[in-house]
Amino acid sequence: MEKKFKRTLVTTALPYANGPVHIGHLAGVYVPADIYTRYLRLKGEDVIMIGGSDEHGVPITIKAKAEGVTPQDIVDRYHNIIKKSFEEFGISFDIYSRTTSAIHTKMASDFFRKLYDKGEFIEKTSMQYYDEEANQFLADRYITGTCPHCGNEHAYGDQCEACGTSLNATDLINPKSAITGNKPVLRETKHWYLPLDKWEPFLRHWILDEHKEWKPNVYGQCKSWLDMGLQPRAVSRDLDWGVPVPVEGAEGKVLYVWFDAPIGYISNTKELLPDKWELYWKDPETKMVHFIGKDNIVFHCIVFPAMLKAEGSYILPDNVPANEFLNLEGDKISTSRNWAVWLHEYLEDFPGKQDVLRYVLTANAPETKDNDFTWKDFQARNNNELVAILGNFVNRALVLTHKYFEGKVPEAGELTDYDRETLKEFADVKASVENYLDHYRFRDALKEAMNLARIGNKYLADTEPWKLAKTDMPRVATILNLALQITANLAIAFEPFLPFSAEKLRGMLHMHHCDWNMLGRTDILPAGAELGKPELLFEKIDDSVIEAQVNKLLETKKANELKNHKAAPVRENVPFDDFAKLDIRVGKVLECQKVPKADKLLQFRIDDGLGGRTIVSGIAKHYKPEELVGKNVCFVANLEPRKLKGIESQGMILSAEDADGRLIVITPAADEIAPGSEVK
Ligand code: B3M
Ligand code: ZN
Repeated sequence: MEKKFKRTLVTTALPYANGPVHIGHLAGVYVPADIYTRYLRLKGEDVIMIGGSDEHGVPITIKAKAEGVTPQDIVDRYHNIIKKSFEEFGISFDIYSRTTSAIHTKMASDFFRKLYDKGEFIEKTSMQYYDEEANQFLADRYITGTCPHCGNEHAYGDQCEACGTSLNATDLINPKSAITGNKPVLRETKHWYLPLDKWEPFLRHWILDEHKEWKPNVYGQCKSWLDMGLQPRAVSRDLDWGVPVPVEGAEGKVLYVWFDAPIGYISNTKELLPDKWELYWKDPETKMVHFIGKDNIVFHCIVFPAMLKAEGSYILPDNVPANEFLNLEGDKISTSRNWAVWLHEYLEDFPGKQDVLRYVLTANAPETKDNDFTWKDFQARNNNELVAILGNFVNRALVLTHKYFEGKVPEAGELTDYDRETLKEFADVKASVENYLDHYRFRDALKEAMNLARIGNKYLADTEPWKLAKTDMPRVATILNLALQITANLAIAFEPFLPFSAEKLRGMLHMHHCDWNMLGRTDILPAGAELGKPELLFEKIDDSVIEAQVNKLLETKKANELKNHKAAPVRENVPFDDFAKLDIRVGKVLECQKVPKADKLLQFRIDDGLGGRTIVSGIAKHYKPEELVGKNVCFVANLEPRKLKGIESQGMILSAEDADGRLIVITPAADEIAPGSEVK
């Protein structure tokens, strides 16, 4: 017997605010969570859906450093982009907030403090790398060095991306600080650990015995973690970005991002419902469901439950329907390789077609295994399913009604055996869609909903009302009444999956009320009711449109290959005389500043030994202005002057570009060299 709950709390993984969101995010977490929530809302249940940006963690500080801005700048930028994308795709959060909010900082801090006061942490000191020039401990990602396994010289302190081995920072040969390039030293540091081993017996029983119904991929991953044995896990870090550890003597330490992020679910609920949030978090009659991707399973099934259990007053999740990964055209989606379909770009290329993507990502959701998104499949599902089945049926029912009954719902007469058979088929749809949705099987649920449209299409094709119109209008009335009732059912059944199209359809049917419990009924549209003008719900997508998307990806692939094989091909030879035309000189940077409203440009004042000159150079992403003042640089002195952002640039500063597109200014090897010296 499944447990009955009074209310549901749906949480969705908090995406890191260090980049925009792509189709993998939608398919893995947000579309299924949104379908589930909309379905429960439509049933009139008490449900809230919580989301927000995860704004702490090392990757955000690294990105900030690389761009020469603050971590807050980074998260402000991406939080807004992400939030907008979700809104545009109809992801119907009750709240989408962020972990830099004041409510969250306090909630996370209090949570830590309560566990600390209860003696739920153990304190341990360990040796960690420290950068003496930057005066800070180095997170694993801030240390690079040579991988002891494969010799890759650019391995990180937590992983070598060349051979995939996960590493400890102390394993690296020739470790280097990513901040100053110096060799870091080992220093003692104290941290707080959550003793997961203490909770292991509880977790074993709770998951392995009591939650056998969890998806096999989730259950299996939990089992293998538990079988390996759990270790205490550090919940603090030496970092200056995050929620400060609320303990005396913990200056310079913050909560580990994976400690504070899941508490974000609680904070965001409190922000939404300041007086009622505890009902959703502490009443055993609340069903909590975490929607996440598979890389987050351990945190949501083991670490966070251990935290909640240690705190003592919270409920635990009833289910964690984690998805596997969505690949793109056969390759793993990757932000750093720009191998993704970004949501904001999709909307530029396919305005108004949010539902098409929602449909394809659900029909092809990575529920039980990794799946592949291809543009060909996207086109096929749009053209052969949305247009040919759903859109076509709805359109026919409406157009025929306008043609024969002036757009009013005709009255049904006596039903034939065939009508009854059709009704029987479609009566089962409600129960089976529900059953699938209740068990987080969204692909199957969508297939069933689509079946409803298939039934409708077949009914019209078999009964051929357009042929009967000359001889038997009462029969045509019955057929179209039934077809329209199926259409109204579609407007309800598709609301969780394709909310924009369902709304448009309800508009055409003048359906003001939409309630899941009406599903399966054949009297939704009263006879005589006036219908709106039929509009197309979906349109065909041409080959050329798909080719353009495929080409865009091919371009990315080419660019990545070039990067991997590093150096750009050598250009055609030039005669010596051509080379000699260039006048390259040494100059000393006197002043350097950002060019307003140009995020790539720096403006230099150079001592060129000839009275000084101004040069504008596109290296603002790679250097802070103050880093360059006093440096000797090489510049082309006889380049025709050109205006950049209204500033006349009198020459060009030379830099080298590495495989990652990083620009490094060329400086003479000796410091003592007179400005104006010729480079030959
Ligand atoms: N930000 C990881 C991720 O985006 C992390 C999820 C937090 S959920 C509390 O995959
Ligand atoms: Zn390696």
